[in-house]
Amino acid sequence: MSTNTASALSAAASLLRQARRIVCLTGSGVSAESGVATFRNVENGLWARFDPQRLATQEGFAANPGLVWQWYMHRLDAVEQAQPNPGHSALAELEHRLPVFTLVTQNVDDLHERSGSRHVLHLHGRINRFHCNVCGFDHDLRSSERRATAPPRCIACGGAVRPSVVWFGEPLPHRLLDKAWQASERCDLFLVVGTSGLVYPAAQLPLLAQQHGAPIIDINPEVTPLSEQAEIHLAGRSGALLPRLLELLGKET
Ligand code: BJW
Ligand code: ZN
Repeated sequence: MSTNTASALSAAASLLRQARRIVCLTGSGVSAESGVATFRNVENGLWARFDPQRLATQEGFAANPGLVWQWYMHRLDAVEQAQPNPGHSALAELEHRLPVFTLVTQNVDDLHERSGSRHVLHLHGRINRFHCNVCGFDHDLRSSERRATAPPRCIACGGAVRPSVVWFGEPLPHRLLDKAWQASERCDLFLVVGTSGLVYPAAQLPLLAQQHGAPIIDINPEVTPLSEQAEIHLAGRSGALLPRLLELLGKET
């Protein structure tokens, strides 16, 4: 594992230049510089302030649907007010410049799309989509329904409507996970950005790529289990390091 020296950045640019099929896995750290909270930061992460068992599980929703609903709508408001940062823009630019670039995100926000990424695999769903927790019917909501203190009722079956995110213990969207899995098996470089690498099966993807021979580049100010596995760990903020990487890529091709 090498860290954030000029030579590590240049080695990362060189790996990117040689690669033909790249997969990038992002986590909440990539949106941190847009003001969106991460989950596990010990001071201001969501799980430092809120109990995931009460807010991000079926059991929590059954016990207190109103609390869960209001918590997610509050977070949705924050996401809608946030703007993409230079890290998102650099990833969108990489998708345009590199031959095959698969962007897999654990993030439920839409900041990748808003900065121009076209194909984003949202493994943990999207906070601005809604479906019935009972029959699965998709719902578009009016703003009055979003502001209500309890979840809206399904027009098909009367069940509770919920945000289309993936809670603990729930399966990831099967088709998207399959795509991400296959791309990871076939890629020749795996870029990890802004994730603690603690949540599975997402955290398995870089390891799968590595088992198939692809090096891992990790961008994170902290050392994570994935940084320890990575060929290159660039220790710093993605909003600063990704644009530098992009610049080096342009210069040396
Ligand atoms: C910066 C930065 C900057 C800061 N620049 N970086 C195998 C082993 C053990 C457990 C399991 C296992 N397989 C499954 C499990 C159980 C569980 C799991 O993984 N638990 C572990 C936590 C122990 N997984 C599941 O339950 C999953 N489902 C499943 O496996 O289903 C199986 C099944 C099959 C068939 C039928 C039924 C079931 C589902 C997981 C769903 C995760 N959901 C959440 C919430 C989404 C909704 C919401 O938003 O509320 O997803 S939890 C939360 O964690 C969220 C995130 O996407 C996910 C990952 O977090 P992330 O993004 O990495 O954030 P942080 O905060 O952890 O890290 C941020 C990082 O950024 C840090 O490292 C910072 O340093 C860094 N950073 N600033 C760059 N500027
Ligand atoms: Zn329904």
